[in-house]
Amino acid sequence: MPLGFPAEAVESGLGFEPGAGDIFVASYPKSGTTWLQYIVYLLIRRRPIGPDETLTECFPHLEEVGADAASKQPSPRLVKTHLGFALTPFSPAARYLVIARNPFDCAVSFYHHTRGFPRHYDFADGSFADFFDCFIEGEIDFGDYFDHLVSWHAAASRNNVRLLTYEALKSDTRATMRSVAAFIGGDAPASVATEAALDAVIREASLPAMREAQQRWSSLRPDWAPAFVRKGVVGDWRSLFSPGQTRALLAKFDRRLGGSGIEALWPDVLADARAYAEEA
Ligand code: PPS
Repeated sequence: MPLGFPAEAVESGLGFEPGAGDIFVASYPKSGTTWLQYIVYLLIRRRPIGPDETLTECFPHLEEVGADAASKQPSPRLVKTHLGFALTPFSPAARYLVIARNPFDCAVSFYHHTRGFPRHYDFADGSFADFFDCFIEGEIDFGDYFDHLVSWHAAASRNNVRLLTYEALKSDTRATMRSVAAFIGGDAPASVATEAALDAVIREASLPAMREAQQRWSSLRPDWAPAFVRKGVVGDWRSLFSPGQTRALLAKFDRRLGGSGIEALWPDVLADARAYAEEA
């Protein structure tokens, strides 16, 4: 857990009792959680978050704020978690949207995040090489990327769990948003019933719009750190990965996920990574 998360909040969060109507956004860190949360928020609450509000007030992070804060929301209650499936409070009556991101971009985004939150991590001067060693060993917040993904991928065979990818949300935002709205149900499909309504949600949750007033998404970061909504692209991993690191992560990917069907989530990224790994 990040150092800034109170132990009592983590403990009480684990005991949260989900119920009918509750909507969870679950993810491994740096997978596009905030983007998907804001989309869900717009579909359900039908108003943007103002510059003086924060997403965490309107869509609490369970293990950061604890069960009480999550319980007190208006219905439907919106809950963020980075817990794996086994630890996430589960009810067949709640809905769980899971967003997964390819491990290469996830690692790079997590590296920038870890450097830029000195309140949570003692890593302001850390190198990518050091972070990569921790990432591949699973010795970072919320543990091993692959354990997390495997747990939610298996859970997604349930009717009330839907797994989508950051890459699909980027490449086909319209269709992915429509399927998110249909999965959530309630008032959400009506929020995107016309092309104009869908356009308005896409615009409000777009990269340029979310780059504005970033205090809505996270606590303050030092001036030298990259902003919370940083590059927001697929393929930034190439800026930091060496061919050797690429080979090591591909080997772990194949060892942990080979034959699971998960590789079909990211054919382009994996093909690119395999080509890059062979360059040296
Ligand atoms: S956290 O701290 O775990 O909740 O972070 P999370 O929100 O999961 O992931 C942050 C990354 O998502 C990118 N992001 C976006 N991408 C595209 N469009 C929009 N609107 C958007 N909003 C956030 C953000 O830039 C982080 O990725 P990187 O690669 O670091 O840019």
